Amino acid sequence: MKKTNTDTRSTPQRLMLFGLMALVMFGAGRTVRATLITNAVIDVTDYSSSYINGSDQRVTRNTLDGILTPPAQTNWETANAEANNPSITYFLNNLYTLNSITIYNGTDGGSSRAFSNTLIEVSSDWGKTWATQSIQNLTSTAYPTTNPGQAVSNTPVNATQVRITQLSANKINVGLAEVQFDASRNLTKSSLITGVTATASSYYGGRVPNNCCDGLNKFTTDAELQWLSSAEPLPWITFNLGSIKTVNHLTIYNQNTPGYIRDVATFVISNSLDGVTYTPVTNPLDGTTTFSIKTSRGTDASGNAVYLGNIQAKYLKLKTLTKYGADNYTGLSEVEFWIAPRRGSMVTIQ
Ligand SMILES: [Ca+2]
Ligand SMILES: [Ca+2]
Repeated sequence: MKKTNTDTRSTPQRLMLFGLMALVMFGAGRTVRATLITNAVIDVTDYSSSYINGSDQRVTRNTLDGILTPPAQTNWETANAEANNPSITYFLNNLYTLNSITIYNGTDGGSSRAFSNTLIEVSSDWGKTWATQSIQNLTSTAYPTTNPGQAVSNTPVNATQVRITQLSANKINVGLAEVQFDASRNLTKSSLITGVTATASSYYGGRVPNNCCDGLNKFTTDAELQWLSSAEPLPWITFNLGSIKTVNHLTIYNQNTPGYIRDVATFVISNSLDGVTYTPVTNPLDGTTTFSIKTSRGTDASGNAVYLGNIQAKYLKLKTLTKYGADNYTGLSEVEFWIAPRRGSMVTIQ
């Protein structure tokens, strides 16, 4: 039988190709540089202890908008009612080695509205335990035209979350302009599950269950783009992930319609492989079967990170136990499902 050789390239061409492949595999591909974690890969949970909720909302996400200078509307700033130890928490969505954390102090008028004595804590276990990374006294400048960043951590540390707390008492309307995280390694890589569908115990008009798992409009305040129960204060919703997945965590964007408080407060979540047998998931952070999320407020609909551990599921059923607000309607804006990280599989190259 005649042997057929379909590779018509000359030997020099093959050597050149081999060299190119070697360069990609062992040259450029090995050049690991620090990468700045940006808004695109940080999923910020609404962990700011408070914020100014006026015509201009000085919300958590403003510290990730890339604007380091005034106006104050591009800052996060705490509300008048909160005077003691306000904090802001970042959920990084993966486990990173952070080389440094840089804070750009608040730009709303100088030291009275900027952070001073500041505690930086990190968690590397999705929020179960926290460790002090550093305590620093930050400086501030009134209405800076350029805002110098202040490195508050230069010791590499593994982190899934970072919490920044102003330690001084009796200090209202304090805030930060921006926070940046520099990471050399992405130790784990979570990925988003798409194509999720949902059914629920009830829904109101066009505010159907699929609205909260279609991957769209997670920050919306339009009621018609969210899921809402119908005359049922404690509804359930079941999500179909399409196939069995190992789920690491959820990001839940609570019901968010100005003028109405209709958010989920606490819930049980059960997993199922077949849609028939459901088992309540144990909360990895406290050992109970109850999970809780924060109410959304105005246009600040930042997501709530809900860490599940690594559970197997094709279906996940969320049953509301308690709700915010007093009426008989409850719902969610959006739920994101994240596949379990693959430890040690990623090196981020910029
Ligand atoms: Ca900003
Ligand atoms: Ca949606």
